Amino acid sequence: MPELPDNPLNREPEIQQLVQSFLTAKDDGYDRNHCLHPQLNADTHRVTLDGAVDKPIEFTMDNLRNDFEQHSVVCALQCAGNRRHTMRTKIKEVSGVDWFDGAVMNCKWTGPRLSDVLHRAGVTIDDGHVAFSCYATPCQDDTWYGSSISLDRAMRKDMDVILALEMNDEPLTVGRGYPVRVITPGIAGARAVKWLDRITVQKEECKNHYMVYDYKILPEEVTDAEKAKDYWEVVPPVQDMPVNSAIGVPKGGGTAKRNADGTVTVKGYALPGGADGPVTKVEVSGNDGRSWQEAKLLDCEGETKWSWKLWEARIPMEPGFDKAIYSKATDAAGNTQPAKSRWNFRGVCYNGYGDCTELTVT
Ligand SMILES: Nc1nc2c(c(=O)[nH]1)N[C@H]1C(S)=C(S)[C@@H](COP(=O)(O)O)O[C@H]1N2
Ligand SMILES: [Mo]
Repeated sequence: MPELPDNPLNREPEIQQLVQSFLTAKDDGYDRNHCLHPQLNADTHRVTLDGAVDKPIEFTMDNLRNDFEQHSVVCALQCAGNRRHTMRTKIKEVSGVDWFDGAVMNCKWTGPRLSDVLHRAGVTIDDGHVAFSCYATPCQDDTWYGSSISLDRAMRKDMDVILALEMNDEPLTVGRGYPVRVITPGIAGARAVKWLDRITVQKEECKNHYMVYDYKILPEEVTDAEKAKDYWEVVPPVQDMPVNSAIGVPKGGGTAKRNADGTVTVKGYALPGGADGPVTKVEVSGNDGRSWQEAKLLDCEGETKWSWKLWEARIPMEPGFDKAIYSKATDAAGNTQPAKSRWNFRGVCYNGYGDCTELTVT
């Protein structure tokens, strides 16, 4: 086992702040790292494409920028552990970083399509996986970082998987994966490998620690790390993220002053399930789910089926203490949030109603 990197950077923004803008600025998004940031030189960095291909190819960053059409996609990027705090406090304790609702960002990413890059090398299998690796620096639980997605997803142009060289029209920052990272719209952030140095077309899923022994929805009977040992190698890795929403304003535990008409203004974000976007409806309740009111989905320039929806509602509420507001999103395929989602030991993919609780209304 490699030496444990001290304190990889893990942080999330205040959600009140996060829901103020459709595109998340480069320093405003969450950071999730299992390693320290490697400082790579774009002039010498290479991405090797190998495995089940006619001819392995080594790409320079110039190749990726100049030899392929550059494609942009606006999409949400979300840690599978986003909203873990709600699962652990509203259902039962779990194991993992205590993310609130801010481990998600919505950005514009630009670079070549993965499908174009794969076509260049000539894929020789019909069925399998595309693995992404970063060998630049050791992780806390493995000597490298890696993930994979299905070959089918990788080859489909409409799935918009890209090798991002830019975020929001600027080169990636070191923290976001400079000089190149994978962006897999609709899929858990854990698969969006930063500081990418190898792409391999292969029959099997990636065997990296973070693909096999982490980021999985273990069955409910797995209540500790010891029991998990029997399940890691059989439960599938998280890929598509579930439909979700969160409330950014008002702040849970805080005070909301009513508007002149006796309503409280509520704002948040909503995320579609996997490739089932866009979000088509968000409903909000100020009376524990007895009745729901449709929120206004804000029109935002550059929206796609992969991006989040920002929404706003004004719901009637009586003054008082310990009030709750809930939100419920539905996407184009009709996926909708449950009141609570199933507990799992690692606390991933929580998508119960978005909530703002312990609220004082004046
Ligand atoms: N090389 C590498 N890539 C990585 C990670 C990592 O630790 N190392 N973390 C992953 C996880 S779990 C997530 S949620 C996203 C976070 O991306 P961000 O730090 O840009 O928010 O990157 C993914 N890519
Ligand atoms: Mo993550």
